[in-house]
Amino acid sequence: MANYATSNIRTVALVGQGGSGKTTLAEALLLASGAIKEAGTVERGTTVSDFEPLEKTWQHSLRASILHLDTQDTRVHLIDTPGFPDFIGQAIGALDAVETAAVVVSAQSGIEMIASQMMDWAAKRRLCRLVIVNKIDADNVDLPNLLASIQSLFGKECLPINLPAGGGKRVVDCFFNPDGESDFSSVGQAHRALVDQVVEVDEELMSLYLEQGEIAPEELHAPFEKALREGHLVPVCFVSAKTGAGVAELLEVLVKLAPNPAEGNPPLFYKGEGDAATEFRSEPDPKKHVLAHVFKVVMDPFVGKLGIFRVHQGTVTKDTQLIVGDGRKPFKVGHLFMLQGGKNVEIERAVPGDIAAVAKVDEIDFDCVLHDSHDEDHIHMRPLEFPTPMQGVAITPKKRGDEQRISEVLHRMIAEDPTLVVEHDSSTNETVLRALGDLHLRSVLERMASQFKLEIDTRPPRIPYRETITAQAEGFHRHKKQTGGAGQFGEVSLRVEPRERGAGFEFLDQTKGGVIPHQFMPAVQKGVEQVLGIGAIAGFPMQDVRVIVHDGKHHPVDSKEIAFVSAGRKAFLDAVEKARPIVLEPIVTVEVICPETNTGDIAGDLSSRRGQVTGTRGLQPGVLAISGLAPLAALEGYSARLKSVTGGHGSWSMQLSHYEQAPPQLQQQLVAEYKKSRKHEEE
Ligand SMILES: Nc1nc2c(ncn2[C@@H]2O[C@H](COP(=O)(O)OP(=O)(O)OP(=O)(O)O)[C@@H](O)[C@H]2O)c(=O)[nH]1
Ligand SMILES: [Mg+2]
Repeated sequence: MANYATSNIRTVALVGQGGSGKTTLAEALLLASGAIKEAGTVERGTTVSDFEPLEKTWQHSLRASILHLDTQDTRVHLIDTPGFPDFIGQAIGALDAVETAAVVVSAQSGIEMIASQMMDWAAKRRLCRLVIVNKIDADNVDLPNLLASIQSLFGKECLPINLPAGGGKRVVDCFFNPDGESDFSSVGQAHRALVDQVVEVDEELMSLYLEQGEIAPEELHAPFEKALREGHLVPVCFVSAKTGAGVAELLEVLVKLAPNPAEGNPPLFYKGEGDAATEFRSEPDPKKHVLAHVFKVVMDPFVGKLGIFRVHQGTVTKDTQLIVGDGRKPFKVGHLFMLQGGKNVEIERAVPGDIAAVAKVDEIDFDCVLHDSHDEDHIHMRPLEFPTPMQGVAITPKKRGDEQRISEVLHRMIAEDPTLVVEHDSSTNETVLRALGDLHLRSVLERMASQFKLEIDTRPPRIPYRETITAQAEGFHRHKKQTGGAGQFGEVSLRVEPRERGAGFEFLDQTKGGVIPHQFMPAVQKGVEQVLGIGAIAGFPMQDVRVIVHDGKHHPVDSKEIAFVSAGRKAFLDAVEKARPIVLEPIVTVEVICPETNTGDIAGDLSSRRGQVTGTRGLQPGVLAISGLAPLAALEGYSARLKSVTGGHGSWSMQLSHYEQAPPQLQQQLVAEYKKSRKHEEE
């Protein structure tokens, strides 16, 4: 396999809304470069990108696919990412591996949420951006209007580099050879707008331009790259991935105008630990120390764990000894691969700009840095921000004995997916799997079943309610048992008092004169704590209670630990019953990110769930973050509801805020359920 120098490499991530046509476009680009002989389709499940069984069934990309193509002495590393919000973690991860983010917008559906977010995230990472308007062949598309909204939402720096012509059957170039008629707007005007924008980043060129009125395209290359790098220019290209219109022209733009790794903004790395860490930027020099960032990890059923990385500095060969992040012991690369969807090709070396993979290195985890400078450890990249996984299910194995394997497999899945978490909730004694959405969860469970043969039962996670008291009350119990020879005796008088919310539990011994001997007081406390753990009225842990033991009795022979545990427990139950016990429910703060147009619906839905909106802030043009408060119990099924309200464009996160008294009806229901379950147990 031929090697390409860094200056002849381009790295591009195709990002944007699900269904905008990224996978189809990747296929068209591979075909145009000759990397494949025939274009597959998403419908038939024959694309290079969507090679996994579930991707074929669902006709959506679920993971970032790593592709490459060679054309005009240039190698383009292309990453096709999923656009569905459930799998957006894969697209965010891919942004760290490229110089150029190509945001694909469907001419049929217009600019949607993910496209806006991607424009924003790519700008935050200082990537060069490109907007690709796809599906120009489709019926009933209004391209002039779409271009206007692109410019009004993303800025005037979004300028067409080509324009549709012949009724969307082809495109005309507006930059290199601006000659021809376009379906709308004017090629000459588009050309001038581009040149005007580009020369603005170079004063000398600007005065030359003002003098001569024209500048040769070669002269424009360096300022063009600068304008891209500074976000001063965002080229807009038109294509139809389906008919191939504009695809060769897009390839030309990628080769001639997209930055090579030396022309982009190098990413930030950190060395050292914690606050003492210092930042530095990598240099795309093949002779320097190796710095490579693992932006994706896959558990391949055939080759095992595959660490996929982007080389930012230095050269990786088969013989390179690399250190993983914080580690000290190097590993030898051995086999080095380049990927084409599900296929691996062995390569000799990878230079800055290359995307390559190593297999079977256990220490490699998502987001680690591989390097070869032995005097430095703890090298990291800046942390990535991923959405919080919110959609949870409690899981139990269908077959007993599978617990251990399930936990191992989940552990491996978490290592490859930063948007998946497993929590063990000790208060409800449940293992809860959390993902970004229902489809995400289903994809994990289906993979567990098909790839690992693990069957799992799921149900909604329990709500972690609590109990507390609202009044002061006295409790008393005498424990007395006389069976045969030895007896049991212990007597406890105590008072319970409510404490401030969040203050916790307090146990005070105010007995006098040794009525309860010192050594038995821990037994009394143990009895009280037994009730605290399981609750008194509805089966939930009790909190914010003070217990004051002020009197009691003992017997010189029959007093035993077991007697005081029992007396303590029952005296406490006696007091709680009179202290107006209540159930507390968790209240969470929620943040919903959605199109501005959905604000009313979101607020209405939140109030129907006993919640309220507490504020809104604009994130990007047309996109809002709405914050609010709501009881956790009322948010069941919220992900699905949000999806339907926003047409799949909303996402949300939540955090525990505080506990509040549950409304009477809910309290009665919980108490009744508890009584019923106790009765079952007793029977
Ligand atoms: N008319 C028309 N349809 C297209 C074009 N490109 C893609 N499509 C269709 O749009 C649908 C979605 O295409 P995909 O390539 O799967 O879209 P995607 O962006 O990869 O979607 P995700 O993987 O879910 O993010 C498919 O039915 C394609 O056949 C195009 O240029 N014109
Ligand atoms: Mg796709």
